[in-house]
Amino acid sequence: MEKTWRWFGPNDKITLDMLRQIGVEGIVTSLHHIPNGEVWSLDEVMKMKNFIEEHGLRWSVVESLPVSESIKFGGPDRDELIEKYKESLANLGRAGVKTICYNFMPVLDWARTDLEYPNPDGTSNLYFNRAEFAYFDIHILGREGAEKDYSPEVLARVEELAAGMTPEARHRLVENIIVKTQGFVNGNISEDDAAPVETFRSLLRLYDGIDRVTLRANMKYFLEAIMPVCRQYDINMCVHPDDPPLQILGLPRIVTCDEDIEWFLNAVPDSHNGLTFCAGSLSAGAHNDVVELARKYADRTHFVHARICNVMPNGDFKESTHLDPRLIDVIRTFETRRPDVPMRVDHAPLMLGDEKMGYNAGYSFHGRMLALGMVGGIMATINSEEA
Ligand code: DNO
Repeated sequence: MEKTWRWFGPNDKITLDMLRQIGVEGIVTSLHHIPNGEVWSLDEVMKMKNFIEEHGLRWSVVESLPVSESIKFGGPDRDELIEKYKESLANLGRAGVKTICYNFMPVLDWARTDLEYPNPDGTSNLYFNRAEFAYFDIHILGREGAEKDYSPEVLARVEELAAGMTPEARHRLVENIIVKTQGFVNGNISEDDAAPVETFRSLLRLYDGIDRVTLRANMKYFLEAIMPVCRQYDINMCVHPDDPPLQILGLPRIVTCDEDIEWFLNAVPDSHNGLTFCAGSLSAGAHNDVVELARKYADRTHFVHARICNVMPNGDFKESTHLDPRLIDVIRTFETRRPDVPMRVDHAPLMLGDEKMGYNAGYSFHGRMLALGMVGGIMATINSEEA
């Protein structure tokens, strides 16, 4: 696989020169300064591309070209927004940037409750605590009928939490779930939003009455509309699985499991309609067997996210080591069957001073460097066995 790295643009504290020194071959980035829904002009695309190339690297993947909420819920301006999306795609195609990652998750991109969960060795990891998430849903958002979505065990944990909850801990949950994890991925809430919970509630209301069937129809509509441009420029679209791959906050989620993946690939049966195989997101659902899924969908995968989660019996999950045997198996599948596919690591621990650097959540330097070293070692071993 091609060793790539998610880099957040010229303001990223991690520079392209640093990345060359650690064996990165390709860059994964977005035009983060262009607001969601606006066209990426050829000029802006070329500026980024040239900047990356001047540093001896290449722009391998766009992550993400964000799909506006209105396209997802089917708002009155969706056709106009799809036309803009097509223009951006055409400009990327003209510039030769041809792998595009996006997601079709309503409102919330990825979800974690704890961004610095301490490990015994002094590092820390991202963590998803199901009861804390339910607490946020029931007691902070105050979503109507939210209790119905949780098991009695989770509700009992929520009550325990509620008894000891401090204003600081409530604030931290809001920050972790809807602010710090969202802004930097061009999500809906930015760090300077004065009333993030209010904003979030009004976003949730956009999906009143939208179920999985409608969301699927809207995804199909979007994909069918953009496929002609993808074919013209040979652009590979790759949807990121829902993270976590579960129904949350009363929102429909449609990229969560084998059946979902099969559905969207068959709904628009064109090789340009593909998958980002995020082993980490898929493994955060106990219903998914990532090793099997990798084997099944390797041919329709255009981008790989190498990381993996451990789900605990109570439904909490935590990122695991990049040397996890399941991840080794997934890497073996892609390295042997899809040697040219771009791959990046993420959600590695904070370590050796990373915690003081203010990196975007999940995107540490030392932690990711170590993870890339591990994954690179696994790839080299597989290749030497094959030879
Ligand atoms: C989080 C990421 C996601 C991903 C988007 C792709 O760390 O994996 O934010 O980039 O969902 O559209």
